[in-house]
Amino acid sequence: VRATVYGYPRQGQGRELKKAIEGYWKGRVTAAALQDTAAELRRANWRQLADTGVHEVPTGDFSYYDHVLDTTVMVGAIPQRHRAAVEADALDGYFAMARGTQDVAPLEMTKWFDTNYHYLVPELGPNTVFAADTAKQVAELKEALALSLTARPVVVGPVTYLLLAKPAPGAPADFEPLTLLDRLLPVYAEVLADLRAAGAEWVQLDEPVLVQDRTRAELDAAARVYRDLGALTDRPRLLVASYFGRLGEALPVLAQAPVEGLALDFTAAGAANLDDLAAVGGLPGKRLIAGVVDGRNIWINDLSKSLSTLGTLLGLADRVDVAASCSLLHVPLDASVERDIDPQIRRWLAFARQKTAEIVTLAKGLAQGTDAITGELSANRADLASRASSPITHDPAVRSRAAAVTEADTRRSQPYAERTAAQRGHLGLPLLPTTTIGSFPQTAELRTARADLRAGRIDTTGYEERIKAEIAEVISFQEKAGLDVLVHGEPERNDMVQYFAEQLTGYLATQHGWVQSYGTRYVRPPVLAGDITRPEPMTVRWTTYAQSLTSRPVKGMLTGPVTMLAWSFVRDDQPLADTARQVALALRDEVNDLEAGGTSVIQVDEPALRETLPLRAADHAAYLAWATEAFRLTTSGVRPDTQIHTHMCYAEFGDIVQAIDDLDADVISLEAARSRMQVARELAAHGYPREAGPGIYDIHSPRVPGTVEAAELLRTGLKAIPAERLWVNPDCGLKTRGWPETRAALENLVAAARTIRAELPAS
Ligand code: THG
Ligand code: ZN
Repeated sequence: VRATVYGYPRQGQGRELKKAIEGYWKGRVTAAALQDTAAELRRANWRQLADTGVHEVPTGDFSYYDHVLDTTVMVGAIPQRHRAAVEADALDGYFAMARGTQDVAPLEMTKWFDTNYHYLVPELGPNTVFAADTAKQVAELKEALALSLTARPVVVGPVTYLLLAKPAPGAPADFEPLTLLDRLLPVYAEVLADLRAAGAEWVQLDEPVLVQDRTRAELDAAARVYRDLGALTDRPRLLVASYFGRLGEALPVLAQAPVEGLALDFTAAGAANLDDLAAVGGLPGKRLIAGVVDGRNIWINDLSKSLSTLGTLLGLADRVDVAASCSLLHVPLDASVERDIDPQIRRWLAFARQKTAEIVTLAKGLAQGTDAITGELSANRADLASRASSPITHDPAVRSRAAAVTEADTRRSQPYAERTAAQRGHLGLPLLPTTTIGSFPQTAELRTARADLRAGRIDTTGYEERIKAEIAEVISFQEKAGLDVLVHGEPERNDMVQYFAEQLTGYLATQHGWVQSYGTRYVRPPVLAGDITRPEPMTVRWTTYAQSLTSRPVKGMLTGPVTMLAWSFVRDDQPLADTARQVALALRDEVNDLEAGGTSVIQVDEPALRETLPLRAADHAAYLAWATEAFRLTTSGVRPDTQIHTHMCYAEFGDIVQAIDDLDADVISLEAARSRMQVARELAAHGYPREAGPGIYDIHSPRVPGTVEAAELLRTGLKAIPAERLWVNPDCGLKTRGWPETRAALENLVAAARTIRAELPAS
């Protein structure tokens, strides 16, 4: 029995990798220094794993930006527009693909399955020519072998690589990258041969796409891939890894393939794999890696339960090894450094380092019997019991309130069609009302003020004075610019989830719990640890202060319950729906307090509604039911003439328009500028009956759209959404933009709205 992992956080405890890469971009760190830092981090990770007792360490999982981009380099699928940069300098060309340059656009970025990690989407077309470049994989394997470690290269598998790709620019829109399989497999054969020559005994090929719904043709392609790769003679032993759920129909395909090992997810998400495996007669003659430790959440493992699963698995394969369910990339590095978390509660948490120790303990217990790990087992039992019986996880008041929620509590008192007239009258808005999504530029002065407060250089009063001054400036600008529904600009907020998490009991914040979001960007997801209460209003003071400065309506701004879950580590001891309901009740109190304080427009953002959609279609309805209910519970306590807005970023809404309607929000703002109002057409095609503001200013770009261009987008929008229901706004919040562009863009946006209003027939 071996202990192993599929991947480890790349950044280092002090985010040394982020600093080295960003330093390199700024010309402050040389390529050689960056490579040294990277090699040192890899070595430290391997040492740490080996010292903890991991028998087989991963290689090739490290990345300067993203492992899917690394795979693109490995198979030579460099897009035409990046060839010159890559040929001029491999490292700079790599970053050009990741981030773009003055002249060329980067690869598109999208979410890695249902995690919060983003990968760079390969672009493939009929003209794509693959060519193996095994340098990175071979070099990293040799580094680990030089440390006398047993190492297993980890490579994105060919089926996953092709199914995650999109048609290259110029390729037919319906081009299917999977048709390139014949051309790709010889490249993988070369990769396998080179890794064998470099000393690899095993190679892991990751095929997480096989836990999603797949067509028969795709499953047949997977069967062919592993038949062909299995038939190669010059290759290491092959381990096909799945994670993030149940293999289902793909399990018999892989079980019959001529490969030497499979890795399966046996956490809650993949629990069905256990019965499925028995049903196919196990994996005789094969190695099974059992992912029993949850690789994407931060709770300690139930060691006894895992040992029992592992015991069952022993009879179902030739040999069983122990691992986390997926790469540990998705959790922070080390819980032991979180000095601000109560030590008793810290014992409930396992980050990458602690998970590694759990894997080693389980491997030992499986190999030598539970007597060999009695100390670990009894400590684990005590920690699990402390969590289960803690008053933090069981607040009777919260539980009885959540249990008493009725269907009526999740419904507004009047249907949309009736309350909309009351709102227009109450707010006195023109046709095509203009507004923004909520945040205004987060200036250096604001960040300094927050740092000064943390460091004790200013006190709370001093800090609040600075925030108030900023709000006053933001309000005054919006009045002058002629916006109709104003915002306070959110100068008091860092991150839209963290800000609320810090004010709700039941949530824990970490100091160092960084997780890679994309490239050199990291987030510190808060931990939903206990029952949720809101000790006092969270935003009312700032919003009412802003409202006191103007006679125009100021919009209250909250993060919705689904996003509060999606961008946090969630409880695993109760259904997500229960946690969502608790968060929704806390937010409902905030919504009602905002209304009582004189706020007539309240926006509840749900950017994560679409991205949290489960991987399998069979699970969509149940998810959307609790997700939309939690949103309605948050927002339905207000009067008919109070207007509820919501906002979503990222573009693919087509398949959830019904769910968006089920939110029963009065107004939705959406990202649309890049897709030239495609979103508006999608809403219209589904008969979406409410007010909508498809964005006309792409806030991801420093470019300022002119009045003519903005007006043209509005005319396009009007073809899908009638003037009575069309709002005018940017795509998203402005916190990443500078003031000069923000000023210019919003002035143009207001001018465009006025132009179009003048063109409308008088009503
Ligand atoms: N908040 C949270 N999660 C998110 C987003 C968010 N997940 C999805 C999406 N937005 C991810 N996007 C980003 C964008 C920028 C950064 C991280 C994720 C970022 N991070 C800083 C860095 O790495 O330098 C650190 C930020 C900090 O100091 O907290 O810029 O909006 N929760
Ligand atoms: Zn947005």
